[in-house]
Amino acid sequence: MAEVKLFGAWGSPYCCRIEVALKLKGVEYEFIDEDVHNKKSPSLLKYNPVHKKVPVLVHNGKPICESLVILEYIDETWEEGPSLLPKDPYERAMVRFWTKFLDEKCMPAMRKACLSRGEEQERAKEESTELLKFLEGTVSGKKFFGGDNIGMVDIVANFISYWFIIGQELVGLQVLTKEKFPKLGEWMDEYLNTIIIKENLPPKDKLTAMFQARFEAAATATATAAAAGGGGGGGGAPK
Ligand SMILES: N[C@@H](CCC(=O)N[C@@H](CS)C(=O)NCC(=O)O)C(=O)O
Repeated sequence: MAEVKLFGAWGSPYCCRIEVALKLKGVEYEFIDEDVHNKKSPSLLKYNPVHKKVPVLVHNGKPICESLVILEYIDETWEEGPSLLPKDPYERAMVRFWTKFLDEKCMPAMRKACLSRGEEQERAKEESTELLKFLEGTVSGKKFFGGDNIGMVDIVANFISYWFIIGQELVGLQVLTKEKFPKLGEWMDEYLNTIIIKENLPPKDKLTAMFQARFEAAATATATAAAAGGGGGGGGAPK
């Protein structure tokens, strides 16, 4: 029997992606909850010496790092479950395009929209809005980004449907609303109401408290930078 361990962190959207994929495939695994912001375990540092981040999937003693890489590994290793990526090479390329877009473009902009202040925040809000328009177009006419079933793009877009919504509510933003993005709104409802997804979301109150602490730290960093004459601008947004 395969031994599958997931080094993760309870509130991380990256780790949640892996849990969802393993559950969709029906793979049993052990979850090791890392305190990545205070003390990383020697095992995590051993398995991911390059990035020193979670998630890390350890399959029969062999580590796989980086959530997008792990998702493809899961899809190829446990072929019997529902497919996370399509078989067609062009369709696969499109999945990789959108997941890269989500991680490299959307995630940083949306994070900055929540954590920065002033002009920097205004720019991040505008950028997020422009990026979300692309996603609105892509999901239009479909139940999920993957078609009728949840696929890798849906799983990777998880942070938009839950983490960002909680974040923007806390900060008082109106970037992603059902009025501005009706198709994304429908997708979020479908996605979040799917049993496996719903059961794997971190508790809202716990996540809200974690975000609150981060936002306060970001605000303090901005105020300190401004007082020191550094201009602030919210650039000190912590991870
Ligand atoms: N590109 C990575 C990002 C993972 C990531 O940022 N993980 C965070 C937790 S949400 C982490 O481990 N942070 C610890 C650190 O930055 O030192 C992935 O897709 O797996």
